[in-house]
Order: sequence, then structure tokens, then C-alpha cells
Amino acid sequence: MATAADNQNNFDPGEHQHMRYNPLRGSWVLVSAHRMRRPWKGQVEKQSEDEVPRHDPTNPLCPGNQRANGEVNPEYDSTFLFDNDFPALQPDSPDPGAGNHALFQTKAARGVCKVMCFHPWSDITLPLMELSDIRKVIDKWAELIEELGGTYPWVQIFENKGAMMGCSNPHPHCQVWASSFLPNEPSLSARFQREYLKEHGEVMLVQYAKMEAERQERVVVENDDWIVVVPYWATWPFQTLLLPRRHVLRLPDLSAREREGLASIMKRLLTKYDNLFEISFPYSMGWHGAPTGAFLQEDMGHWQLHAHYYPPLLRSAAVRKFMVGYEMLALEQRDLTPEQAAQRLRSLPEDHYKASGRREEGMCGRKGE
Ligand code: H2U
Repeated sequence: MATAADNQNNFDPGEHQHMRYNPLRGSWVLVSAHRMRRPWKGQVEKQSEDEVPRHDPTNPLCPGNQRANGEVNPEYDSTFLFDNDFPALQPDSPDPGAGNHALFQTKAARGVCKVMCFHPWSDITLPLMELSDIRKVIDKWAELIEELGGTYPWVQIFENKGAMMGCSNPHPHCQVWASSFLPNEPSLSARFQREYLKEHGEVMLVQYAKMEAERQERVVVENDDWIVVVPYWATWPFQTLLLPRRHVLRLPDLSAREREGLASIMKRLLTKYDNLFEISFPYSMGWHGAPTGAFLQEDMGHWQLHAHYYPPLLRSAAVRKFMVGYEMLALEQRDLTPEQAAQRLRSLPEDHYKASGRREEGMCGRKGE
């Protein structure tokens, strides 16, 4: 009869299902890599890229065009920030009160929503932008955390890229929502980072970056100041976590050198993403740094700045991972191991398929498989 030790010796993470712990959320993910072998007869996504004009006179995000509220954008030639014409959070909404029963609670929600265009051209994305232009985006992000974070406890910078991730406009842009409250995800990770420091005497994500750099198994790209890994606990197939090596609380704390390094690592990561299936790779990404507003006066030493990238694609440009039945009702599940995903991303070239002409040379076979 097989003992528990024999059983462990036979364990192969690429073959045998197992659970992994996400220390940022205190939750588990089921890894079942063998499921990649199952046939797929489900939804296949439409391919819609490559048809975006550089300037579309009807696109409200382009320079010189009119937006939904009637305002006309300036002829901007770099980043451009404006108030979202359809904001989910407004600064002066009336207070709903606390509700009158434990089952019917409410709370005030105030804030501001902004949209930031990365570049005047609609047919460009971050991986195809010059490093100096990506740096301008980073500087603007830092400025926004500084400005809005003076008042609001949480400033969420996020980019939905691609129609598959709910992006409503092909022009390169992100959104910034500043809120009077700490939303669920940062609240959870604040709690777990605080508890980790208390229990282990280490800043969770600083220690994690160091250990991943030593182990190398899940590293996608790295430079002197930054490391990108497919986290041990990743739920989305090609999910990554971007971390500074130094202990940094918030984006405005980054030095000029770290900002240069960030522009470079983002370009490298996003180029690999695009090269994976030779499409403009969809994802939602966002920054998590220490809370701001009144929290600026508190010790936030347990926090480490980081960015999450959550891309939906699994098998090809056309087949996405669905977080549905079991994931919605029981537990998140992934189909290839984080190590396999990291290995695939790591082995991809760092010259963009569009810039290098590899596609024209007949290497576009994977598109829409
Ligand atoms: P998404 O692509 O992530 O949806 O972001 C685009 C945002 O731009 C969206 O929130 C705003 C939408 O409300 N928008 C304006 O504020 N004005 C417009 O004229 C068009 C789009």
C-alpha cells in the first residue's frame, strides 16, 4: 500500500491537481494542469484588431474631438487627462445613512473618476510606444496618486485593454477612480500584508520578490529595480505580478531611475504578452500601493507597491478562460501551472511581432488557432 511519503514523491504539479494559497487574499486556487488536454468546442472570440485608424474624427478620446459632454479635447501630443463624463463616483452625492438592519446596510460613496489617454494616436498601445512616452504615463500616474491621494484614501489606476476586457474605446487609455472608501480588494490585501509582517517580521511582497528572484521558476522578466512573475497563486492563465525590488509604498516614491526601469520592464512584459498569440493582448491591469488620504499619517510599512495584470486568454488568441461555474460557486481553478505559463512567456522574443516584421515572414500561424 502506498504511504503518504510515496504519494508525495509521485507528485508532479504539471500532472496532478493541487491547491495553492494566495497570501494577498487569504484564498486558495485549484491548479489542474492536466485539464489543458481537454477538447474545446466552446466560444471562440472574434478578432477585431488591426483596423484602428490613427485618428478617427468620431472617436471622443482623440485629440481635437468632441466628447459626450460636449467638451472638445485639446490637440494633445502626449498624455491627456479628463474627468469621466459618466463617472461611477461623484464628490457630492448625498449620504444614504447606515441602513436600518444588519441585512440592509448602506454607506456613503464619494469620489472622482478620470480618464487618461496615453498617447495622441489611436493605433498605438503601450508595448509599441517609445520608452520616453511610457515614462510620461508613469509620471502622470504618480502625479495623480499624489494629487487625488491628498484627499482620498484609495486611488485606483487601472487599464482595461481590448474589447474582451470591457474596454469601450480602442484609443490607448486607462481610468483613475478615487474613492472615499477602501474598496474590497485593497482592503483584503492590506489586512493580509499587515498580518504577514506581524507574524513573519518581513514585508510580504518584498520577501516574495527576493525568493522568486532566487528560484527563477516563475520569473518572466527582470531588471535591476523590477521583477515580473507569474505568481505562485495566479488564477488567470497568464496573470503576472509586477514588483519593485526595493521596499516602495506608492508610485510617487519611485526614483527617476526606478521610473526608467519601470518603463522598460512594462515594454518588455507587454511585448511578450502581444507576442504570445500575435495579437494586441487583452488584459485588465491596475496598481496597488499603500492607501492614501488619512492613511498618509499612519505607518503603512507592511505595504509594498505592486501592479497586477489579469489577461483572460488561455489557449489562443480566440479562446479565453471562463471564470464561471466552479469558480463562481466554489473556488478559482486554473488549467496550466504558473511555472508553465512563466516558461512560455519567458521564452518569447522581446522584439514586438509588429515591429520586427516576423509576422510578414510567415510566423503568424498561432493567431486565431
Ligand atoms: P474604458 O474603455 O475602460 O471603458 O474607459 C473609457 C472611459 O471613457 C469610460 O469610462 C469614458 C467612459 O465613461 N468616456 C467619457 O468620459 N467621455 C466620452 O465621450 C467617451 C468615453
